[in-house]
Order: sequence, then C-alpha cells, then structure tokens
Amino acid sequence: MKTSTAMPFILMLIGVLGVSACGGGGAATPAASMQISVTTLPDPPVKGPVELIVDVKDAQGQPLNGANVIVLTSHTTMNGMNQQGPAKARGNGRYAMVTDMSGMNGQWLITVQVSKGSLNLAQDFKIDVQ
Ligand SMILES: [Cu+2]
Repeated sequence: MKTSTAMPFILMLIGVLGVSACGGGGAATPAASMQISVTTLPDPPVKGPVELIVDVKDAQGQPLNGANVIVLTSHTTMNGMNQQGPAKARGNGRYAMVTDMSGMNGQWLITVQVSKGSLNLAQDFKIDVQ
C-alpha cells in the first residue's frame, strides 16, 4: 500500500525540519564546568506569561554569579516562534526572564546559553505548557 511507505518518510522529514529549526543552540560544547537547571513559574507552566528561572552552578557546585545568560525559546510545534533574550541576575547563581506563552500550549524548547570568562555552555531543556 502506498500509505505504509509514505508515512515513515513524512515523519522523517518532520524530524529533519525540527532539528534545523532549533539549530541555534549547538554552538557551545557541553562541559562539566557548569551545571544549569531550569524551572518555571508557574510550575507546571500554563499559557500566559511564564517566568523561566535558570540556576547556574560552577564545577564545585557553588552558585555562579556574574555570568551572561541568554535564553532562547522555541515553540517546537510552530515555525517562526523563536524568541531570545537575556535573563537578569537575581543573585545566588539565579537568573530569570519572563516570556510570553499566551495561547501557545504544547512543547517548548528552551535553550540556555551561559558564558563567563572562558566558560561557555549551552544546554537544551523541554517544557510542556498546558
Ligand atoms: Cu506558537
């Protein structure tokens, strides 16, 4: 049957497109020099303004202050929904930004880029907005 051969190809195509749409975050090489974690407010995230809270620790597990933190958000189920902005330092290794997810439920790809001096790390997170 034609449908049984066409379907895997279509799925593969979607996969390829999805990867290329999110390609911005791959520049930095992962290193054990930092630990990045992301939480949301509210948790779990719901449609509307969502605060993305980034906690950064250094290799010794201590809060990393004074870093440059950029957050890229991408609505994985839509094209052209990419946003990027700096997260503001809150102290104690915490950085945060508010992003607008009004009417945009589903899966979001959150790429966090942290740099300080020679340290540079980008990490992807996925959140499901309800
Ligand atoms: Cu969207």
